[in-house]
Amino acid sequence: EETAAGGDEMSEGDDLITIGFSQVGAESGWRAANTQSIQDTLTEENGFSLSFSDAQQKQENQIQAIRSYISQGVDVIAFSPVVETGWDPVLQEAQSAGIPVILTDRAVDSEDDSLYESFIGSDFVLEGEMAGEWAVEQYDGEGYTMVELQGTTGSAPAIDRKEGFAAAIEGSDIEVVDSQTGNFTRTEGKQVMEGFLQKYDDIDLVFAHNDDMGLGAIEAIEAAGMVPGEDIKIITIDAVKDGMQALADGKINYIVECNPLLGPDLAEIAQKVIAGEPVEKRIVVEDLAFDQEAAIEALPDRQY
Ligand code: GYE
Repeated sequence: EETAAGGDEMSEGDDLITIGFSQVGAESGWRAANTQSIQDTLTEENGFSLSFSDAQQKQENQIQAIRSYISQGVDVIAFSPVVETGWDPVLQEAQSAGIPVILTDRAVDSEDDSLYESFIGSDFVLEGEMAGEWAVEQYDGEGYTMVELQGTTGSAPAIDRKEGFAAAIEGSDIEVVDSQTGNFTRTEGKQVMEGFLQKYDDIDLVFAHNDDMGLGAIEAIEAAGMVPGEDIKIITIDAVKDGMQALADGKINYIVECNPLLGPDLAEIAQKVIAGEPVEKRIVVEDLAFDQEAAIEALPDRQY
């Protein structure tokens, strides 16, 4: 009996899929929820042995982590690329070592899509468009002056959300007077908004590429003696708990969701890749959008 049980354990251990995951960082509430989802799903119970690393928003750290996963000989590498460009060499190294790569959350800008098996994540252009369409619906005709808080420079969500939003407001009378990066963090969102408030005395609208920068902007607006959501309207993307609470409280006016719960899809794709089954090259995660009323309704059941 004992020997058999021991034997079972050993063969179970042998069956675990070893996976190295290089995370972008810990810059936002979205990222915290995404990390949690990955760590909760890629467990031994579910057949995985996970090595997880945090790159602190630095591409060189991610490249180093990926190289170390290659030299460890993991079964699968997954990562969320902090920026879009510059990945081909390290992805070629993984390919030469015969290690499949799965992208989650953010895309790479590469000519060669054989360098990864699948990309799981939201359509960021669409998110930007949804945000911009709502801005036009609500505010076109008011002659609004807008500032934009961009995500991390060179990252897929910053590039795509900017593009989608700009396309949607084209032809409206919303005028974008400034656009700077706040690196997806609350602290930098606040700092950049402080600068905008010093520079312009007629800001009507802020589009922030994520909730955290919008929450930083709220602090800056309140510190300047104005009322966020009223004197200055705010539109953000993510719909994490703190953002949804601010929306319910009327400090944010609209949020387009970006679903961070990518762990289950990643687990499924990794299992298929290891089993030699075909997988979809692109898995698009569906997103909703919320106004104040919808946020109040959704908040009690919100997981993140
Ligand atoms: O919107 C932001 C995070 O890549 C979709 O990264 C993700 C973005 C998310 O820092 O909060």
